[in-house]
Amino acid sequence: MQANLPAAIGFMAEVHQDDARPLEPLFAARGSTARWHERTADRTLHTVLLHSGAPDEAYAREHGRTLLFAGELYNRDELSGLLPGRVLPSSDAALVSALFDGYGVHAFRLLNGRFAALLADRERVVFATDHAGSVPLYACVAPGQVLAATEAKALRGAAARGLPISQGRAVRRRPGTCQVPAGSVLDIQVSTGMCVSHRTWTPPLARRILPEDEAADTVRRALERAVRARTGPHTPLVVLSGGIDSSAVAALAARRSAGPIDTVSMGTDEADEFPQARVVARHLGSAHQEITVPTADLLLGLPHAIWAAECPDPDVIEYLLPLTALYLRLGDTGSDGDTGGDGDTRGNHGTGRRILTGYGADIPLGGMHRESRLPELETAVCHDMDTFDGLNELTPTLSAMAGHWSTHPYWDRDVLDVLVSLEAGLKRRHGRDKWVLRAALHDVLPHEVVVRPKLGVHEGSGTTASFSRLLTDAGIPQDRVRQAKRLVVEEIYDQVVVEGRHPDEVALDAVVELIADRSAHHPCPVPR
Ligand code: AMP
Ligand code: PCX
Ligand code: MG
Repeated sequence: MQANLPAAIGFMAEVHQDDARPLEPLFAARGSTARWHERTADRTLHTVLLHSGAPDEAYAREHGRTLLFAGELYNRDELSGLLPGRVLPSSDAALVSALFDGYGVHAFRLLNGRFAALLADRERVVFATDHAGSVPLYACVAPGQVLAATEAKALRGAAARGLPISQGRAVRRRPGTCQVPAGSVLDIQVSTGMCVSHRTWTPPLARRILPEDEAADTVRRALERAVRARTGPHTPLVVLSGGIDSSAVAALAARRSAGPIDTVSMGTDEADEFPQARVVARHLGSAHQEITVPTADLLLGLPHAIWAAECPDPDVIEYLLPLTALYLRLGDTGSDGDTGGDGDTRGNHGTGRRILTGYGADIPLGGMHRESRLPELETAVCHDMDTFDGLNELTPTLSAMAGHWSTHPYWDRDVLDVLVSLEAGLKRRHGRDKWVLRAALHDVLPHEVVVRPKLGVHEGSGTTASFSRLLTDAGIPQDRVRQAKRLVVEEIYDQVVVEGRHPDEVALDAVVELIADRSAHHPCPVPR
């Protein structure tokens, strides 16, 4: 296994009570592929695993039960303390399987991680997502057959057979497929397709009142632990904008690293935050790289971003597009590559990096809203915490498409619990957004970084502006651009996710022309 990547980054599994032919799934994530079939008296299990060199570590087979686990855990030590003899099992899959012995489906309430899991146990199949649903998991369920995969497009061939399950999240134009909600366990009886669901996490609703120092200290300790759990012994690569969120992650990673960490910033020919990121890189002594993506190439990456994120929301795609472009252009940036490989040609052994981001800090802290009034700030936090599920902003597939593994310390379960639950006056204070985070990191970053106002990646890279220009250049009036972006993203989504087309085969100019044409023939904006 490549030591800095999880054992598996994705899977597809089919459980059948008859002799159905297994699907040939398509994934955007890149990894080595392992396939196997298991037949028991009750059912057949077909599995396709996307792994990083040691497939045996991505599943556990015990007592006639098979557990598939894509991703990783961040509270292994705590969890192993719950096991008899307190021995740490050899893999996260084995650890979860051992916990399942003791706690059943409630084992998933104990996990702080970034994962999707499937457990096949005789007449029963269990699906589980982490608290944030950060590794998406899709399912098709019908009496006698249950399928699941970490990408919706992998289930394309089975969608027609699926029936809606009440607790599943609907997937655009895929009535037979559902997405397993964030922080959920779905427990399915294979013969009937009946489903019992359990929530394993929900965003905190109450707010904590703390003195300034204590609040900053609590945030600092939680974030330090989350960064530590995500780096282990490896030199991390931090995608750095020079804003407070990613600079904080880089600073905490640098403090615990024996040598210099790696940092990388992306910009376009239109805009960048290179000077801001350089200040941080110099301060931390990181091995820093700048990658400039021509705007035209950035926009040509739209189909790839949508293919990987499987999200039809145009705002989210604007955030994810520059990051996707960056991940796809990362060369062998570092020092921490591991060699390995099992002969499979699709793997990326040796160059896959463990990437830390500052993504998501603005959601629990209300950073996007530039809102100084506390009721409105709190309303924005509540709204964002109620609506993140299904957007796939945190999906590892964006970087896995390029053979890397990304992870987001602000959406660590414990960090998120702390950040969401702080009272709004600690988030906006002394005239600053994300005050508590800035206070928590003031001693490890230059003052100018600590007080730098937020600039979103879509703004700092010029992505929003260049996407708008692509549409106005095609004749779409300014007041129709927002709606046209939605239609462009939905059209591409339909091609690459619903129809299963490869993103290289999507003609962006033809899509833009189609939407411009449609827009010209609609007297008023098309309703959402
Ligand atoms: P944002 O919150 O908009 O700054 O973006 C989310 C995360 O994406 C940041 O915390 C960084 O980890 C990463 N990011 C944003 N902008 C850049 C950039 N220009 N280059 C590299 N990474 C970036
Ligand atoms: N971000 C934000 C998250 C974007 C908002 N998402 C949501 N409300 N579900 C962050 O990093 O926290 C930017 C670019 O800013 C992405
Ligand atoms: Mg930023």
